[in-house]
Amino acid sequence: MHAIRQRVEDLTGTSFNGVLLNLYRDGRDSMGWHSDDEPELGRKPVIASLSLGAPRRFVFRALKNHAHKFRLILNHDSLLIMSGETQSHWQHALPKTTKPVATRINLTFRWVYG
Ligand SMILES: O=C(O)CCC(=O)C(=O)O
Ligand SMILES: [Mn+2]
Repeated sequence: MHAIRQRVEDLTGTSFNGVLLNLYRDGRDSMGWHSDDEPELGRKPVIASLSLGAPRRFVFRALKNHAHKFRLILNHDSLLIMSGETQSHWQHALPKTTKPVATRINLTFRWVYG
């Protein structure tokens, strides 16, 4: 985990002191709409999200207009950076899929203020 964090810090030029690990066993596992806006992350958090394993669809929607969406596929070994105003203006989700998909692990690195 230390080696992965170091690599992510080198790529983003940002320091991280916390990580969440999400395991999606198959297409029935998902994550609902939310923003990473917990107070301990600060106002404009940099969140680096590393995907490992099965590709999955990831969706953003604007907080003020839920019809305003965009989607992307998070492939194996991809790194999604969410920064600036992303969490204050957008929500994100990882929907279920009925397609047969293998296991995916997601690591989201954050800076958590004590
Ligand atoms: O699994 C993902 O790509 C998203 C995870 C996520 O949004 C989170 O842990 O806050
Ligand atoms: Mn999130």
